Amino acid sequence: MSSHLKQFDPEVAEQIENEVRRQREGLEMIASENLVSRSVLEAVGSPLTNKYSEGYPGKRYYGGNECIDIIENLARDRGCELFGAEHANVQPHAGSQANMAAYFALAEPGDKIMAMDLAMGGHLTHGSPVNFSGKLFTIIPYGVRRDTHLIDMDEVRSIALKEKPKILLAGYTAYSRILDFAAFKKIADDVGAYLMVDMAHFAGLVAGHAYPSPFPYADVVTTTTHKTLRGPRGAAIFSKTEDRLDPDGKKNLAQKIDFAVFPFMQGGPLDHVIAGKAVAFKEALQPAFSTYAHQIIKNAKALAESLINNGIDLVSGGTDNHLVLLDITKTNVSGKEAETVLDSVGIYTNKNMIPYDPRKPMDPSGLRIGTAALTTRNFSEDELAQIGEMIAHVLHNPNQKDVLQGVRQRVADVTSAHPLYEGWASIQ
Ligand code: DSN
Repeated sequence: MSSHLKQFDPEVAEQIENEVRRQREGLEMIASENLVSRSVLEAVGSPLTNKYSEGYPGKRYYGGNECIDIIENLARDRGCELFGAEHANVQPHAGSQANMAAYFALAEPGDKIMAMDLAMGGHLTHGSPVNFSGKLFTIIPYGVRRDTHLIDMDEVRSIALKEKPKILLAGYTAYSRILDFAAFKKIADDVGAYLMVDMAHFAGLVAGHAYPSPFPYADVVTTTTHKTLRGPRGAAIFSKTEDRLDPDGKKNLAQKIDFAVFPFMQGGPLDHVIAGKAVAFKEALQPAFSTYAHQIIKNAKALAESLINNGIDLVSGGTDNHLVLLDITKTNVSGKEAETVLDSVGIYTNKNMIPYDPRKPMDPSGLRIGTAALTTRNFSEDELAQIGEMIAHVLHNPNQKDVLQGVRQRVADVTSAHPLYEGWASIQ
């Protein structure tokens, strides 16, 4: 930690040091988290945070943006190259803002948006009644089958044909399988809807060619940049240029997206974060990132197999992506208790609803676990199998102090074999 901060504000400096230690000495398995490179950290921690740049490159409302313009163009161009997209807006501060801007670019308040129910694996911004999406738009939810826990595309089709939504949205936060983007596109075409994909969770897997790409099909693709994509906390929106449902409109689709981000929804962009996105996109364009993305999935499959072999049920029975969703109904712990007891041994996860969950969101029947961050630390499939056994051991014995002590020691052993941010105290 920089001596400037330590000297001026030792309270904040101490907690940053403590948090780095927690990340270093723990197993970060929250499916939406990752560990960025030092290059990204340097960009995000730079004096770019000082600048105001409302507008877009070449069209700003403030002077002095010549360096910022270059950086934002690098981020946009690299994002388009990475995903084969026609247009990129890299200004959304977070995933919720990206989704809000996309909705307002494509629809009017009150219009129908058809999306995966939060309780079935969707996201808060996919229409939860406590979120702007559920309050401002008419939400048509779809879910997963009770028997297979898979999205039933025949059901999606029949709901869409009946409801005729303006936007059909594919994407999830707690679904461990492949999405059939071609089938979503066919349905969108048949009902005259835009196809929007929220790839926040699997963006890194798409970038690394380890998961199907939504880009050939979707009109608009939103993403956060900090999950499997391993960039700074933030978001981006990719889109086609032409608006196929409004070909003669005053603005094309790319212009509608840009307008919806600024001036409609946000003011000044976070230029330091946009620089971090540019760096992360460059990292994801390297051949090594594809190896990384494939290893995330191999690790998740090894974790899934180990959990099952150790008596833990998985929603849908396994995984094709970076996450597993545990149904811990048969253990003696609730989701909240499971998260807490795993926290106590340095394994970080989050409680999560499972499909048709009889329990409440603050203490559900599930636990969501991902492998992106551990794969960043070069954990192998063998190690993920051991971690699956450790997690199961804790969930089956949540009150046995010797078990918790033993797992805590194993976490210490395995994390010390995978250094993280070595020499952090001297890097700034
Ligand atoms: N809250 C994120 C997640 O954990 O999946 C999505 O925004």
